[in-house]
Amino acid sequence: MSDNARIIEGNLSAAGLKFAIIVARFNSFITERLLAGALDGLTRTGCAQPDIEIVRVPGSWELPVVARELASQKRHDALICLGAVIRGETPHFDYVAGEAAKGLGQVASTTGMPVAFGVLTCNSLEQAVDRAGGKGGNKGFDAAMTAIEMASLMRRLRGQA
Ligand code: INI
Repeated sequence: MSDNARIIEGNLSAAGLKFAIIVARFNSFITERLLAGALDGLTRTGCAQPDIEIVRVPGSWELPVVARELASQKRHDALICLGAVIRGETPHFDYVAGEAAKGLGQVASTTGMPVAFGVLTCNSLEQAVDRAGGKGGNKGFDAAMTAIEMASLMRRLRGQA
């Protein structure tokens, strides 16, 4: 790394930042664990409870439209989107998971609002449990960390911090 380079990066302090967590009710056994992980991540890094909004949607398919609406309102520093898409016997999985990923990516890239992708795409319930507080960690917590870093980075890039 150069000694002279100017490094611009975010930090993991959530104090003073505002977040929305959009969480799918489908597979709520998993998504509620992801939500608990995300809330743990935000509060442990200094985010005040009143600065966290939780918005529930029916399933992961519905995440992008709500993310776009919230992004357009510009009331948050970052959005954390949580869902669990678990493969079944039909191609339904591919449509729901694909649309959630594509849609959320488009919201981030077209609005400039950081969107953390905390949507599990798993082949089995066991894989999902592992990633929602089991041996694979908690992807809701991880998504919160990404959201905090990106929110902090965007504030810096915009000259607001
Ligand atoms: N939604 C999920 O979040 N995960 C799934 O695994 C899932 N499957 O398998 O069907 C799922 N479907 C519902 C979908 O997100 C929409 O809510 C529904 O199609 C109505 O628009």
